Amino acid sequence: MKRKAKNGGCSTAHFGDQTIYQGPGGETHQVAGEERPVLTTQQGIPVADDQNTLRVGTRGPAALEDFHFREKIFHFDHERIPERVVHARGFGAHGYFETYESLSDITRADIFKRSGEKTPAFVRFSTVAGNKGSADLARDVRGFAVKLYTKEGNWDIVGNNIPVFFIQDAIKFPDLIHSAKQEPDRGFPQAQTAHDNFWDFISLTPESMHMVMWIMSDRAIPRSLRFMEGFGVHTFRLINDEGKSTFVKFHWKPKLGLQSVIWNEAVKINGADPDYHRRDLWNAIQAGDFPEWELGLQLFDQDFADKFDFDVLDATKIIPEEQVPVRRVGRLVLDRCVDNFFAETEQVAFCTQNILPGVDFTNDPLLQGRNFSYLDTQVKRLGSPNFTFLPINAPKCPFATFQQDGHMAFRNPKGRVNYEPNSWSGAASGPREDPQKGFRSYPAEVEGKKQRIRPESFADHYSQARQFYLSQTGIEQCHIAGALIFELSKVKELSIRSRIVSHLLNIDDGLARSVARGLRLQDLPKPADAAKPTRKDLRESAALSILRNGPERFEGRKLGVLVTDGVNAELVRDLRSAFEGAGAMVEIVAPEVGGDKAGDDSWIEGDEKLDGAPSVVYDAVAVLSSAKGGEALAKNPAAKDFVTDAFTHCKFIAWTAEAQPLFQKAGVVEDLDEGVFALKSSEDIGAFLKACGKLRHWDRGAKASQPRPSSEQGRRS
Ligand code: HDE
Repeated sequence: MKRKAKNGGCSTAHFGDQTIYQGPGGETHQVAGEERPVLTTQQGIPVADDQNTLRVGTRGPAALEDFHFREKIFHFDHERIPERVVHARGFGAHGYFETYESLSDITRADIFKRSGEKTPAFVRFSTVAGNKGSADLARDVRGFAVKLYTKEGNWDIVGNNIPVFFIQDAIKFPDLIHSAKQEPDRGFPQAQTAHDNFWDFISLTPESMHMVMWIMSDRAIPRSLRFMEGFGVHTFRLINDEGKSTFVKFHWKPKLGLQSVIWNEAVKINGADPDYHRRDLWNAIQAGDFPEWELGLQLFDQDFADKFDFDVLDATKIIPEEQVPVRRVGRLVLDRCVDNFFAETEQVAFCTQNILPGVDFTNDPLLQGRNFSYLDTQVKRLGSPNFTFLPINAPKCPFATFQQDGHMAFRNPKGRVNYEPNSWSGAASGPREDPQKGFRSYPAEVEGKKQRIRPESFADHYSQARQFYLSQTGIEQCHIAGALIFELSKVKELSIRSRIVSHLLNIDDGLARSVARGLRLQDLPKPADAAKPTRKDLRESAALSILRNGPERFEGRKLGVLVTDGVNAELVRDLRSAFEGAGAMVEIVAPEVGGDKAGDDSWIEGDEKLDGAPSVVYDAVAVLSSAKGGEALAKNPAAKDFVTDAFTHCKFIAWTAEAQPLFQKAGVVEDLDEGVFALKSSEDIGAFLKACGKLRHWDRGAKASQPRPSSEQGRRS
């Protein structure tokens, strides 16, 4: 019931648990008081009415003098800043890096001096090609950018989840990215490389073939940001106190192991939850399951570099871990979500040139170009050279420069001195150089003609592509062939399809033939002319395969449990506690989101409603129903998809006999295999949990709809 109140002719009204004031036009007013502060303008002037513009009469025109309205709309109009040209879609989190042991013999960098030392960190993960609003599970490289706020300043390791890159010289980057992003006339397709322009560029850029193998592999559709490796990609240097240089490649190894999804799953996840990766990271951190990676170093000297099969300055090549082992020197833990997405994730500005005394660049032509690009792009995005003062970008150690003014100069030096040398005394005279602690470039000797030339040592385009492909299991090889067929099926120009196959012929004959078959190419093209013939003597590297390095445990993964009214409450409880006890997450999926009334009349809260939580968003699923519930599920299309998809995607599935009608309807009853577990009682849960540690029941894959590789590949599983 409404009654008159003192608030400017408003009356009070009740909306559920909320008491509000209603204005004469029925609009909602909430007023300051108790814990609610007074709303003000940006100038601090208290606002009396935030619901109505100032107007002449009750139905007349708006008054220009309404400074509150104008300020509010003006600010809103300016809320957006340019999104990143690449890596626009990203998600960040805070954490720390912990040093395992002193590396003083290799580097003078302070961050590696003391074991157990913790350095604050911020990490931003991203996709590359998609615009800011695109879906998380695009087939794409993932950015893995780490900012370490060390005692000697900020160190940015701006890497990817793939250890090589498409191109060898930064001058080709705009062409690569133009070709990958939406085509300029039509503005689509977004966030996918499955279109003519990309494959046209690639087909004429054979140096990209190694990277193409990686992006067509499951690495480009990770299950979670928590289950990805990271790589610094380029060769860097570490420099010790004596000035000795050691070459280094940086690796981030996820504690939970690697895991990817299947392409058919990725497509469906993007529809069901376009925020799948960011939600996963957010939820894990909020639940206290802090994602963790170990920093690994591949260290080598000039002698190794000279003898190595490829040029260590060529970012399209890896150094196999079997040749130079990865030494784990610390761990990165993400333990805090951002307070504000814009202020932190959007405004964070990574720059490859942010390095420390004790770390240095090499002449990798890609890295040299990046060192120009990042600073330039941050000024464009953030609008002022003072972006370095934004809290997310500012060093956490003391810093002092004579740089001044510019847009938004909100941190300014005091006093009259803004230059050096100067003869003023004391602290007021400002900062000076430190020849001992300061950054010094490694005095590498360089000499030569000024010229635009690609070294011959960069000319092998296929050998490591072949090595990567042959290092995969048969299932992974199938996925690569399937991805190529899918992507090229979206390429309308047949000569481009054929050109790609001509390169594949230089990588692996079986792969090329199965892609050609999948595309129904009438004629197999001749192999592309190779700048250097493919080497067939490179040894397979087990480290390159995801499936050969499975975690054998379900920790950090998610079980979806579909339940109905009348379900056995004890079974649900025991299933949950077994999986949660193993470090997994469990979500109850119910036909109605409120939950279900179990057989013993207890109430089981639902986390998700069935048609909003298809099985693609889970790593394994269980269907626990009552007899009546099983009949009802069989009539529910979302329930049928839940089972069919889980089965097709080779997931481990548990079920109770009462769910039989649903499984019948889903058409899987005849094909049930060792990956499907009948839960007669809680005693059967252990075997299901153990199997889930393998993540997928790949044997089922042979029967599912994945394209088959040639006989040569099939042999490899
Ligand atoms: Fe980037 N890249 N990049 N890149 N890159 C950017 O900087 C660039 C390259 C990477 O989460 C931009 O802040 C050039 C390799 C990540 O904020 C831009 C070249 C690797 C991120 C830029 C490369 C990367 C970026 C756009 C060719 C892996 C996101 C927005 C030489 C080692 C960082 C921005 C974040 C972002 C330039 C190639 C990783 C335009 C010129 C190789 C993770 O400056």
